Amino acid sequence: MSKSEKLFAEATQIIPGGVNSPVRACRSVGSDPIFVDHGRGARIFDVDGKSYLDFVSSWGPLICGHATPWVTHALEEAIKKGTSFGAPTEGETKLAGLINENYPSMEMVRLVNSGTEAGMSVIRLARGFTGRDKIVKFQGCYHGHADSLLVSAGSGVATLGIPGCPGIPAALAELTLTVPYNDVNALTETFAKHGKDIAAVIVEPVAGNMGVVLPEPDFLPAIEKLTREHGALFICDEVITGFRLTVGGAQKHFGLKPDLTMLGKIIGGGLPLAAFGGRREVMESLAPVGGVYQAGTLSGNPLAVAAGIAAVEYLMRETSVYGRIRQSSLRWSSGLLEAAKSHGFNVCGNQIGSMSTMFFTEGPVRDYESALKSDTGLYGQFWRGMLERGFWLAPSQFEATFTSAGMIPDDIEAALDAANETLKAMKK
Ligand code: HOZ
Repeated sequence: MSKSEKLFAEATQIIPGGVNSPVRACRSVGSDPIFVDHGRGARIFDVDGKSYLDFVSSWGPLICGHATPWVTHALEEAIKKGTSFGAPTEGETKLAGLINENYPSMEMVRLVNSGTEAGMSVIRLARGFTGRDKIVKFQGCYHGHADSLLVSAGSGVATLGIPGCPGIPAALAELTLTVPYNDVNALTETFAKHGKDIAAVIVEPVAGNMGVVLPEPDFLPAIEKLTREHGALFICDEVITGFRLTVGGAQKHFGLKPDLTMLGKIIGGGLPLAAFGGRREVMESLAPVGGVYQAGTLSGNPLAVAAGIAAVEYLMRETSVYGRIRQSSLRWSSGLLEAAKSHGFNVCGNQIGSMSTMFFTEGPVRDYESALKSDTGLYGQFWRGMLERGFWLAPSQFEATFTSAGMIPDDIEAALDAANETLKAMKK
């Protein structure tokens, strides 16, 4: 029995499914999890001493790889002063300022601990500000596990095929209207029918939780236009794309001006930190200025803030990172598609910046329905073959593959060699 197997057996006795977040259990890819001992640069090392090239990057935060000296140093300095005060610290205003500098639409910013918290907060804020109850989300998008946002959700909900989540009151779920991603007509019809009741439309500007799905050219501008016309708020969930697609995220890349934005992952440098922010008049509806209540003992935690500042300042300084991770992603994604096709698989792929997904379906994949056509059994075989060969991919077809600045071109070539071997050995 390996040490990972032993630790997993122990964990399942005390932690549901042995994990603190469902997809980590690796069930959908027909495996048990590896237990990680440490990470360094582009690699993670399991408790049995095996190393893996890491295409998960802790689900997105580690755009520069593991244990980067600038984040580690910032943490060492911060921890000497204490770990939490529950009172304001200077770093919080600094990080909010850095966010505003790169995301001018975020005129005011509030720090929270996770993307889920950012999601539940923006929904309450949008409802409080507009006095309306309905929200629109796109099928297959995932904005954290808050009640209103788990309807037709991607990520683990898609991975585990959970149709509706017990525990979410039907009366609340009914207030979430869902529309297929990239479907401007359906969105227009939804506004025609419910326009005066819609508080907000929330979207991942590049979907990363049903696998990577790209917005078609008219999609995001249509959201912006329809929300403006109907007095609803446009919420951009940049938890994945923020500081990843460009330093200014998807809103800079696509030229968007959302009313509210959610950030997470990268802005915490690998520590639990997220943020939401937007138009001043909307944000000033929050307590203690306004009446919309939102709070948190650990919000703006000094360690997370120190790591976040170090991570963000590095990316603002070393902008060549973005070209490097895009190149790696392009090479990985195009090489992988070519290899899969040469071995007779029906595949298609989506790629942008450092994010990509290969789907085991002919495609194109442009929404949740087409993503769900992917053969997840084949993905599981592929994943297991890559794990065996020392490559850590997301243990789900419905997540993104991330390249990190820790990777060098030889790493990508080695990953493609392993992919070739794996695909060759797979049973169709
Ligand atoms: N927030 C991640 C989805 N992109 C999932 C993290 C997890 O399930 O552990």
